Amino acid sequence: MCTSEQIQLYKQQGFLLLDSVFSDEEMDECCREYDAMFERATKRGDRLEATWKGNWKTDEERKKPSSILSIHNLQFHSATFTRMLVKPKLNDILADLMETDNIQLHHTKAHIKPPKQGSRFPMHQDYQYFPHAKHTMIAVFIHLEDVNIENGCLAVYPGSHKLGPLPDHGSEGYHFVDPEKFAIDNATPIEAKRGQVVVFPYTLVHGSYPNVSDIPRRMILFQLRAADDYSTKEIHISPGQGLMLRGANDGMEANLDLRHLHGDEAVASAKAASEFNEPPEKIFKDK
Ligand SMILES: O=C(O)CCC(=O)C(=O)O
Repeated sequence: MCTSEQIQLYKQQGFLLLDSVFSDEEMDECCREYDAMFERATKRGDRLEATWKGNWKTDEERKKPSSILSIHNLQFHSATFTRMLVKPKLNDILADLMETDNIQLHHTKAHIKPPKQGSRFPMHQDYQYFPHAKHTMIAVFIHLEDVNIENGCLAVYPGSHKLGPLPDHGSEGYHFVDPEKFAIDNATPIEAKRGQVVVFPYTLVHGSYPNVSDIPRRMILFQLRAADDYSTKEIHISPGQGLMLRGANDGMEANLDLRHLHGDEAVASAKAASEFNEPPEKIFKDK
C-alpha cells in the first residue's frame, strides 16, 4: 500500500524510492542467486555483452572500453526471481501507483556494470522500446548494492514523464532522447541503498552514469503493465509475458480450443523455448 503523499510525489516527480520492499534475507538470497546465474552463464560462454549501440557516446567515451553484462527473463533462471516478481507487498504498492488491481509481467532483466569500465546508459524513455496503448508500463529497479554517481546510479529528469512520448534520437535499433536537451550532466542522480527499489513510468526520461568505481554495480529491472494494456508494436515479446502477478485478467479467453498452441504456431513456440533454454547443437549432442 502507498500513502497519499507517496502517490502525489510519484505523480509529480515521476519516480519513487521505496524502502523495505524486500527483507534483508530476501536480498541476500537474491544476490546469491544473481551471482550464481551470471557464473553459470559465463561458464557456458553465453553472450552477455549489452552495451547500447547507436550514436550516443561522446568522443571521449568512444576511446575507452566500456561494458554492460545482461541477462533477461530472470524468472526462467531461478525461482528466487519469480518469488520477487509476485511479492504481494511490491504488487500492492504498484497497484496504487498504476491505478489498477490487475498487474501483468512484461519482462525482466539484470545488468551488471563491471568495475572501472561500466558503460553509462544514454538518457531515454523506455516507451520507445515497447510502446503500449494505455501507457501503464512501470519499471521496478532493484539495487543489489549501495549506488551513487561513481558506481553508476540512475539519472532522471524529474517531471519529464508529463511530456509524454518524446522524439526518438536513436539509431541502430537503440533509442534515446535529444542529448542536448536532456544531457546527463543536468539530470538528477538517484542515490540508493542496497535493497531500495526505484519505480518509474516508461515515459520518465532516465539513464545512468558510468561505473568508474572498484566494485561491480548489479541491478534487477522488472517491467510490468496493467492487464488491460497492450502493445501497439510487437517489438518486444519475451517468455512469460502476460503472466498475472496480481489480480485477474478479464480479457483472457478460457475457450478450450485455445488451451494449446497448434500447427506452425506451436512449432515456432517450441523452437523459441528450446533455443532459449539451450543452444540447439547442445540438445542434439546430448541425444
Ligand atoms: O542499468 C541501468 O543503469 C539502466 C537501465 C535502463 O535504464 C534500461 O534498461 O532501460
